[in-house]
Amino acid sequence: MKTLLMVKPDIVENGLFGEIIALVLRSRFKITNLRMVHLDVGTVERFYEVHRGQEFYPSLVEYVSSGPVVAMEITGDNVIAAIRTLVGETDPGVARPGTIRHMFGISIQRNAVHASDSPESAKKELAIVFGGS
Ligand code: FUP
Repeated sequence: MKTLLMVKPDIVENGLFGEIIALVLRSRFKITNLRMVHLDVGTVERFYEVHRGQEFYPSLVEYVSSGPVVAMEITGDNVIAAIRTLVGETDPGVARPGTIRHMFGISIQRNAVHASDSPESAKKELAIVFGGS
């Protein structure tokens, strides 16, 4: 089983993305692909397609396309749920201590990382980010 963990642009810009990669490397999972890439607006719109129409969608797309992201393909048993647990709640203000969003998030939008939430979204998101590489 595979998932996508994507570090958002502000954490790439400030250099803290290495600490997030290190957390994954300390887990039982393997990073099986890794890429730093500046996704264009159209690509990010497709990535967040399920949220199209939501009030936050335009600013989310603008933010995630504002600079390079660091994307990891992570592989292992039960990896989707386990990485979501490591990532924590969407809102860093309620994410539990020890989670990535508790440590690195600053708001619901600027919540440090994206992690796939199902096998279907992992497949779609991995194809969007790594498909052309
Ligand atoms: P998650 O699966 O935890 O990343 O959270 P969601 O699918 O609910 O949200 C997707 C993205 O939209 C997250 F990066 C946060 C962002 N978002 C907002 O910016 N504002 C909101 O009110 C809700 C979500």
